Amino acid sequence: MPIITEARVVVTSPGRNFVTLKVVCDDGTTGVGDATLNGRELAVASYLADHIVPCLIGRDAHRIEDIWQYLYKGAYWRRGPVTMTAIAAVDMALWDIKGKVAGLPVYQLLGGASRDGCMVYGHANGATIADTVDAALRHRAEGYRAIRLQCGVPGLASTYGVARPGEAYEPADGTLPTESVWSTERYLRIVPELFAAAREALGPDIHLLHDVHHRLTPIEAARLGRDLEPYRPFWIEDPTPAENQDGFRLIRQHTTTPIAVGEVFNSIWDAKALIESQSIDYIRATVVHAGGITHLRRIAALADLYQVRTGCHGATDLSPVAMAAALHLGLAIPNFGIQELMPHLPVTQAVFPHAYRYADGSLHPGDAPGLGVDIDEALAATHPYVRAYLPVNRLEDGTLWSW
Ligand code: KDG
Ligand code: MG
Repeated sequence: MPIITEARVVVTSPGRNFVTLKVVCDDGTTGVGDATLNGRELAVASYLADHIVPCLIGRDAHRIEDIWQYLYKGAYWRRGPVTMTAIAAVDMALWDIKGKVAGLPVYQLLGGASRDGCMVYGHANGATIADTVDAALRHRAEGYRAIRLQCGVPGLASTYGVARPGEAYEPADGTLPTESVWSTERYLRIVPELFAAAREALGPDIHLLHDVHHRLTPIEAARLGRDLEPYRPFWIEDPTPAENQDGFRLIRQHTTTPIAVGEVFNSIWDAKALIESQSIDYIRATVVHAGGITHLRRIAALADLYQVRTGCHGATDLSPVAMAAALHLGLAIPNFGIQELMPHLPVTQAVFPHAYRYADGSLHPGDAPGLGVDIDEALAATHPYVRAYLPVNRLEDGTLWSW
């Protein structure tokens, strides 16, 4: 059995910040886990280095479930994004080690492939409807079968999900939080027009998605869902903040547009009521923020009982380590739905060499033993941490709103 002798926390910023845990065993086997919590990175780095790493030394790396329970129950303070991201990093690293020792890719340890690959959705965005539709056509030409559409809102200087001209979209854009202005009324007018134009240009076979990013009230979200029905969206995501879970029942009463939620969830307890009440169609919790492969597998198993499928978060703040772990799980589980793909910058990919590959609208985790991803620590050291925050959002009268 591989005994853990060392665990290092690597903080690096190749294009954006990432926190990575590298676990080392007495037989030389190593495993990596993503511990990146966008805008609050150093809290997780400290949680790991100061509180978790000392508890790992000397443990049998094969006892993944026991170590998970030890870190979860043993902390006394349960759940929360910092705790669950830290536990997730350990969990991913241990699955990586188990796969390497077994000589098998992690998806084989999870039951083997249930499909040929994981369908992904790409991001098409632009300042105008025409620009966004052009971006969607480019994605289709690259083989994407599912495309998320976000466009600028006339009268608002900037909009969630829309890149500045000539730049890749990256939400953590300031050394202090930048501020954007929001108008629900303007937004609700433009999105159905965007979907009408996109469906017209792309035809019936492409899946079209949209992220509301927590900005509507339940009844406003119900209106949007109903307005989009003629264009058959694959989903609308985070239509309303999920603290008020009964709000999703209200949306459900009014529209058949599928609902995705959960990128900010960190526990099965955040998702349980929404899944059991059949208020949602896709669960977006991720390996990195929801306790690793061990815990996300549990969430997916609960969701499967209610025909809820996975749609894991995959923005650029989830490192290639998290992407690899998500793909191994996604390939294996029966109720995989779709995987978000926001490609990392080349400088990020160089720091995290990985075996997963894109082809024909899908990602496959590859067949390297373990997760098939690593961190080049020497290269990582050349990209020091840069403080970066997510933006905040205000209504036109200055009221602070959900971003
Ligand atoms: O860190 C926050 C981002 O990951 C988030 O804003 C991206 O909503 C997002 C998405 O769906 O990718
Ligand atoms: Mg989102």
